[in-house]
Amino acid sequence: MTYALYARKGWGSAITEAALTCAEVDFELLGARGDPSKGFPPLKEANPLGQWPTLLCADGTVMTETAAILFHLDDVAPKAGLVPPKRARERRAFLRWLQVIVGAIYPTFTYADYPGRYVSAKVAQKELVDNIAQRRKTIWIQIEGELQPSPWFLGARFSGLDIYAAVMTRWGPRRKWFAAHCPKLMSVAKQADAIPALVPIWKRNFGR
Ligand SMILES: N[C@@H](CCC(=O)N[C@@H](CS)C(=O)NCC(=O)O)C(=O)O
Repeated sequence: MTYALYARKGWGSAITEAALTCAEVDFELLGARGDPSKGFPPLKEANPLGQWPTLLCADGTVMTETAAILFHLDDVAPKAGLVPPKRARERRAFLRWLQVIVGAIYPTFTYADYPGRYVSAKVAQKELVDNIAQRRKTIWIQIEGELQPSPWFLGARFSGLDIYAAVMTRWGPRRKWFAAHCPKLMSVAKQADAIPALVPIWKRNFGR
């Protein structure tokens, strides 16, 4: 086994599971307890933040962060097309939107999923969660305004952004909202839903 991925159904590890699959590398899935019999520690020993995804590489290196893992897999398997090559026209758009997704959208989940980590009063927690949900929609709508999918996020070129779209449109505010407010993003997500190698990943994580 080359990689071992701590995975939780439907969570951020689904992004990495799909990227590992596109890269056609061997990997196995681990629960939060790891697999001590094979030398895989519990998740919190590998990543004290206890976050998914956390990836163990064959040489013992621990990787976290979906974007960092995406670039690593592109180093290992450039033919998978997860990252547009340096001279590709789409590279700048890729870098920009990847950074918006992991730097602005992803933290809205990291914070709103556990508001009690940041504010103690229930009323403050509700306000935080509500405002974050609104902010998330605003960012998605900005992305929607600049997308010209044909059929992928970057146009004619598939990339890891299509994987983020497939997974994150299944998270809040969920696909019904995306279909109504971000139809271009939804069409990208549907395109990625239909990638044959990824169909079992979506099924395992989201039931369809
Ligand atoms: N910046 C990280 C964010 C990972 C993240 O927030 N994962 C969530 C699941 S979708 C998580 O594990 N949350 C549990 C926690 O923060 O305790 C990435 O891009 O991989």
